[in-house]
Amino acid sequence: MYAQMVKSEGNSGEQTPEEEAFQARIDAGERIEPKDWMPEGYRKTLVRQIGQHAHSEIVGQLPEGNWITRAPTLERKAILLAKVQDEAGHGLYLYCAAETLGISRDELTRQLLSGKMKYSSIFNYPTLTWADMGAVGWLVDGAAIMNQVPLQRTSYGPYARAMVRICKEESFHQRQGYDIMMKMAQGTEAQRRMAQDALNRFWYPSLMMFGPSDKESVHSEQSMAWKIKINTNDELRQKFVDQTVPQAEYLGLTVPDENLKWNEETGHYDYSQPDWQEFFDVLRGNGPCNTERLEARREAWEDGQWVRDGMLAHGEKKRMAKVAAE
Ligand code: FAQ
Repeated sequence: MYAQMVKSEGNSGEQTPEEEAFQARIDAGERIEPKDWMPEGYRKTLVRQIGQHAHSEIVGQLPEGNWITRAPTLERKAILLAKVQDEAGHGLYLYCAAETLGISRDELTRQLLSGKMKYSSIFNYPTLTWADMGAVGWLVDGAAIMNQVPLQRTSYGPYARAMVRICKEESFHQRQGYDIMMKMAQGTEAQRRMAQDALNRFWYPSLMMFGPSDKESVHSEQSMAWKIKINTNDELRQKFVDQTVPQAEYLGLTVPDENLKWNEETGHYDYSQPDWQEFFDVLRGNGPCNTERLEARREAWEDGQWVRDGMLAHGEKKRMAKVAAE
């Protein structure tokens, strides 16, 4: 159905026979693999999306990492530690998937640290109390799953396969977050207030995770034609609201939206849009924690230089020893 729409980046004319054949493969539901021919725009879009996704997983360790030393029990600490480690693993699968498109991890990191590549807006918000660990797991991982489950069917093989494993782990993350919220919501009055406060602060930033409204989305149309994206930003946001509101009700918490209302006609909740000005400000680097997050990543990258140098030197030594033995 999209055959006429798709053009390579920078090519305003008709599709070439190669592009037509490529689109026919996508339309037939075939998977594209690293060695297959692909339009340059398809490759670039994937590098952008997978790279940003990888960076999000890595930067996303920081807000929760902040609470590992202050978890209220040994069990909670072990669970949080495992979750944060899982996020590192997700970042690594995704960097590997991006590398199959001909970009190195060093280059992706360079682009993150220079501000050329983005990471999810949500990780520029602070985690102020233990209840935020509940809200991040429940809402942020919940939104991540809503977005990532369809990506298991994305057209690029290495990305789709990485998503299968990531989604399994994300569901555990979401459950552990909801479990924290449940304990807090059923706890003392002070704990219940903390849970409500965390929901108040994370609700709208979680809605922003799905990206700008469909009208403002730059890439959706082409990305959907290429099946890099399966749903629009607004479709996924609505699904998230529909799924999450009853969960908040079950917790006895109130979603901070006066306009939130079940709509019998549409079969969905009506809800208020987030403050899109705030979203674009955060994307421009002006969120509460942008500077801190990038600084932490820069420091980690520089501190790890000796490990990378050591690995390369060791590899070279082994190679030389092999050459000498031959
Ligand atoms: N934050 O045209 P669209 C996680 C940018 S994983 C920052 O609609 P697109 C796990 C967008 O890049 C969370 N930037 O873009 C976890 C574009 O700018 P550009 C990450 C955003 O790509 C949990 C511009 O706005 N998940 O949380 C955002 O078609 C807990 C125009 O937007 C993924 O990356 C945003 N929220 O749709 C880890 C999933 N939204 O690049 C630790 C894969 C939009 O032209 C703890 N990605 N922008 O300069 C996607 O599905 C898509 O990339 C969207 C955006 C839906 C995020």
